[in-house]
Amino acid sequence: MTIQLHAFDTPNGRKISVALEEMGLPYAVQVVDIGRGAQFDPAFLAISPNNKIPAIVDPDGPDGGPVSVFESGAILLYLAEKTGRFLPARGAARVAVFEWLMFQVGGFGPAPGQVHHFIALQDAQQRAYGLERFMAETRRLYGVMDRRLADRPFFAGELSIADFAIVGWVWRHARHQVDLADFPHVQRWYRAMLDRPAVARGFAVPLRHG
Ligand SMILES: N[C@@H](CCC(=O)N[C@@H](CS)C(=O)NCC(=O)O)C(=O)O
Repeated sequence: MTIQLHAFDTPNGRKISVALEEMGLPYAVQVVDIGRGAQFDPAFLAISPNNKIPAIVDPDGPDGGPVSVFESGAILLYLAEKTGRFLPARGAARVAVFEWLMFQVGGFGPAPGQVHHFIALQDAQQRAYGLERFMAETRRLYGVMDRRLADRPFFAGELSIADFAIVGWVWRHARHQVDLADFPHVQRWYRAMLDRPAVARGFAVPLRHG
């Protein structure tokens, strides 16, 4: 049955549309317009109590009935376990997926997200402080990713949900003013990701109204 994806056109939303496309799962988008406060609708809060996209509702949950999942990392793990794909069942390769997935949700998301916030401020002083702090951290994280990808094609060796998590944010590198030419291994990986038809579909699916 069809999974409902509650999302908007942002990095965290795109992670899940990319993953659903790669997994070949049927899904329907419910746009949650966070610019208009739709994340505070009681019906949405019932499935996403932290008032953030993304969330999913799977009518075929693991206990036989419907299940809802919020937090993008939890959603990616849920979908990987449901399909048995993009998360090795055991061993060091599984540990590596956990590491790079948590790296994204804990760091490479919050830091560039702050750049997106401060870059839009009118007050020059506030903007300068925020950008100095979070751009430096964002660039540091790109450096970590570049070193990781220097000798492997994907973050955990094989393509995994960690790549889907990270690609959602690299997709917005221009907005946080990072030139991928400065991080050649990330650039090569990003191009390889975008060359995948399912990833391209995940970025193309409409996640906003009209
Ligand atoms: N830790 C969350 C972060 C999700 C998140 O920050 N979502 C943003 C859009 S990218 C949102 O819905 N913001 C609306 C709000 O905070 O009111 C996740 O990984 O799912």
